[in-house]
Amino acid sequence: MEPAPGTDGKETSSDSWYLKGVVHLCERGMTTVPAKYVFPASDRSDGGGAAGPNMELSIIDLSDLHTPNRTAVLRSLGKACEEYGFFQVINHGVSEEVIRDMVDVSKRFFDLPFEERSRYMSSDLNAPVRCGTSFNQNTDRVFCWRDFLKLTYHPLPLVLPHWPTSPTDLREGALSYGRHIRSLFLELVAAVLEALGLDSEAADGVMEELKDGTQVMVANFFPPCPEPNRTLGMPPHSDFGFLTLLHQDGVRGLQIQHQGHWLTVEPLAGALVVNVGDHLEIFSNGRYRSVLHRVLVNPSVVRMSVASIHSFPAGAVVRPAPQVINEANPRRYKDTDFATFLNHLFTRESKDKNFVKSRVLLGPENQEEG
Ligand SMILES: O=C(O)CCC(=O)C(=O)O
Repeated sequence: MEPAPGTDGKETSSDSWYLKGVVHLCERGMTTVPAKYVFPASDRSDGGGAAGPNMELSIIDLSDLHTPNRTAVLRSLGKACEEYGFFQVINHGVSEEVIRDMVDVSKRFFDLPFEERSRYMSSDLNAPVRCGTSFNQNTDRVFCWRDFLKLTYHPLPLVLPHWPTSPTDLREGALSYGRHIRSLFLELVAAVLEALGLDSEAADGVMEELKDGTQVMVANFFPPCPEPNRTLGMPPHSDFGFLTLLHQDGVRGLQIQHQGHWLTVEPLAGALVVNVGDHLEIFSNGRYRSVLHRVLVNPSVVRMSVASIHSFPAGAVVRPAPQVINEANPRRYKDTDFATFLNHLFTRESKDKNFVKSRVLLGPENQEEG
């Protein structure tokens, strides 16, 4: 039998234990954080738990998009995308029940015995369903305190047969969540394009592409951690897509970087968090920013979140929209696509926005990094 890591956190085993995930480790009764999970002091949270100043993200009431307030709402939305890269939405049309079912089936997936979950562990980043641990367990030198289940949602007829059949209601719950979130994403994108100033013809073309775009849903599971100050639930990263729609439960943990400080996003019951991804940063030629965010863990309760990452179709080229480029605002990013992104993800640690930075054009007129 494989030796288990000591419950005092001393390294007594090979890396294969860590590849089984934090749920598996916790089931063995860890009392300290194994060295594999200890982040350098400079990367850790200072206060532990979800300390750090709270921030009130802009709250966009989507019901106002259908009223004479639309212009004011678009202005707030554009400002939030420019300043923070994050905002929250309320009255978004995804019911409490749909969200609760998704969280519930995901939680029960993580409760399954390791042998059952491990059927979906894969190092193929293109796999339609993938569970695993840390951020990218193939390349991470330090592991983070998270297990995940990723479900590709589109094109549904091709991917659905691969989704787990256990728990028996997982497909039903995830399908319903995916469908509702997808239509919310399209409503949000229409607003974002309008806020960016695209005319209706240009916006319609982009919408057509995004209607057939990629969607990956990620259920994140962060078990209680015996020494939360020494590790992270997720290290600083930006999201690769156009927009991410996130449900975080009531447990604090999400932090975003703003003007050099880490700010905690206070959970707001019923709201969904929305953030700008790298593809939207490129598409907007840097006007909207994908922002570094991370997740802290805590010693006492499980935290769960479900992210849905949306973008263009897998074969599409992402580039700054012609309508946002002009003499005063010259093109700042190279063309990019999923193959380039996946190659990046496979080959290096995804931190500090190094993917989007690798797409910045450094012409004589444009020496600043994005
Ligand atoms: O758990 C959270 O609040 C954020 C999760 C996240 O950043 C991600 O899934 O990329």
